[in-house]
Amino acid sequence: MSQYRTFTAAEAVEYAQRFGGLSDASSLVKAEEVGDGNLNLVFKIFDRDGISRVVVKQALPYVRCVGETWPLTLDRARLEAETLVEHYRLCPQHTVKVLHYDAELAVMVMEDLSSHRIWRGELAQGRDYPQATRQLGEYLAQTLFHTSDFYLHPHEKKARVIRFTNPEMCEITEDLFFTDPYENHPRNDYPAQLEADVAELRRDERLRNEVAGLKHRFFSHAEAHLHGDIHSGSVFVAEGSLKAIDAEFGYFGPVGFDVGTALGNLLLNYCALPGLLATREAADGREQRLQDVRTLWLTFAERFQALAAEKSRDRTLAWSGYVDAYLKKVFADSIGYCGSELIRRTVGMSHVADLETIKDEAMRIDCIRHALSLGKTLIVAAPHIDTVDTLIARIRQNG
Ligand code: SR1
Ligand code: MG
Repeated sequence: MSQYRTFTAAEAVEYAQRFGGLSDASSLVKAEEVGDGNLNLVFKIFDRDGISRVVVKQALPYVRCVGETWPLTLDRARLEAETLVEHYRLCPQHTVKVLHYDAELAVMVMEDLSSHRIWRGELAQGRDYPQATRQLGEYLAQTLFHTSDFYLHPHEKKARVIRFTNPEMCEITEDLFFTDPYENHPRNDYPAQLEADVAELRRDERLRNEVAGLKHRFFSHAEAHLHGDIHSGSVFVAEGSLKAIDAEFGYFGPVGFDVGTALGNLLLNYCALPGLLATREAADGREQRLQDVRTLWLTFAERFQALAAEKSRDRTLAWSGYVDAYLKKVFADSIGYCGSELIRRTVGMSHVADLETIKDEAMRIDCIRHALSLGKTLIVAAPHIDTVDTLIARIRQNG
């Protein structure tokens, strides 16, 4: 029989005392539930001096932001913990450290990152972390290369594909990214003023076919062990430091999905800035986001290429010129997935604070409309954009 029960704050403290790995565990006295994501409980555990020392995260058997009417697998806690453990092994400097996890209780204890802040909030306030995009590119290159067929023995790779098969979480992405926004679905949520834009989106055959291709590859291309939800709310930053968290959507999928989700969140911020900051600051922030797009892609591609040259284990994939050709496909995929992130965050169920917190209604609608139109442009243009400079030029052209 399962031991699962939803933790109270007192149980979270007790659990952290036992499994937080602290030498002064009895000094942990208080828990505060701080979860503001869509899915889980998150407790910060404080010591007697009021200092947060570790974090206890527990999956609920349903989608938190919807309630018990949307049940959801508890196995996501195992998938998250094991994805983070694996990514930490490959890139410890940019992954949160898991101190302990228990699949039955669907719980894990993690290092406290109170010295860091969620990147999305910082981007929305115009605070720049000059190293963040380079660090995110490094994280993506290290985790994706070392879990791909370039590096893993084929038997090991296939065993991992099985271990990290994540059907229920993937289904959320399959529906929310690639289906709902293109249909009339009750989960969709967009301002009435965008009705005509959304109708046009749904009539666009070329767009729909590209989206079908993106979904098809998301279903079937088990290229590497993805984070699976690497938006700017899944990333903590501090001066000179960046840490990925929240990997419950981890599975073996197309590399471009992780890269594209990360790019998409830079561009959601790009679209939102005119509604968030004064004119001059917004213009500077947008220019910075475009440079971030360039840095993220170039860091990822250069690091992946260097790792492939140095460490490819498969003799055929190591043949001269192949990694370049592969990265071209990843680039096109990344632009397509980036576009689908823009559309699902504007038309679909799950929105982003960058756009939602714009106070002036007319401005908010303009910024959302811009994100939607940029998403469309990128999905359709993706197969024809072959350099990051062309990508940036297309983004500028779109407004
Ligand atoms: C029902 S879950 C909605 C969204 O929240 C997560 O962070 C993922 O981005 C998912 O698509
Ligand atoms: Mg999340």
